[in-house]
Amino acid sequence: MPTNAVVDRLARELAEAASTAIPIPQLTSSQDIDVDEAYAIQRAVVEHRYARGERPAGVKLGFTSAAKMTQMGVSDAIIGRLTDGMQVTDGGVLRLAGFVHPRVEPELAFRLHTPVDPDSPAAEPAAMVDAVAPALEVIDSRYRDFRFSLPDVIADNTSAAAFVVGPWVAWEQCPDLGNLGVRLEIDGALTDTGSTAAILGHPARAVSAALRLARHYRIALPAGSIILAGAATAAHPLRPGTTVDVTVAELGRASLSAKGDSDA
Ligand code: OOG
Ligand code: MG
Repeated sequence: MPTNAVVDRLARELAEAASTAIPIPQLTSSQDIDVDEAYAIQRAVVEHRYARGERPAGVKLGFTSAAKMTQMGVSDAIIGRLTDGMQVTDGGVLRLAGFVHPRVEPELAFRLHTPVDPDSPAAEPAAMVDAVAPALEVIDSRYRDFRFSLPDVIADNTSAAAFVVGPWVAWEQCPDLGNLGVRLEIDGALTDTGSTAAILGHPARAVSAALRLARHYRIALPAGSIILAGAATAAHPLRPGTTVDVTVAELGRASLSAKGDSDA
């Protein structure tokens, strides 16, 4: 069981790797860390962002699809924290300074219109969401070779690095989200396709899962919080100088352009 001092040191190492772009060895290569301890490290990692003035923006789920679980060799859904500093405007530029080996994946975003208090009893998830949008998530493991165990990736804030949310569609106007086609294009070339059904069988389940995990790990979700539901396909390398688009059938599209350190 790592002491508080060890939790702080491991969190600092992860936070540093996220700004120097120098990956670190897996924490579990030298420590015994269980899932609860990993969430304590995650909380401390995100405190580094808050200390720089970033604000909580919501949460993200990981490993909600068979494709991702297989790609990463894990078997459990996980939750991470999003901040406003990670959000890129739709169609905007993401600077890759500080990123180690970023990957991009198509997702759905939900927006909560009711705050979720970790102490209050669970409400009906559908009643808590007021809008849905196509989204892209950029993940970037702070571990060498993008390899980790489950506690490692939880401690690393589930590889959260950046995200884009496309135009919100009001919940009442939403199509059934159960099986919508998802297209990921990089520089206009179709790179991957999938279905929203890949997200826990139906992405609405991601809302329940996020609320359950947020309660369990005591993550407060104020009204307006974003929930990224998890990837609909595997993640793809995000190279500087490229533009990525996601299209979710009947819902819309979202995009970002990645720039390297030296790109204008
Ligand atoms: C962890 C993050 C996974 C998703 O949508 O499944 C994730 C990782 O693969 O590095 O964001
Ligand atoms: Mg993701």
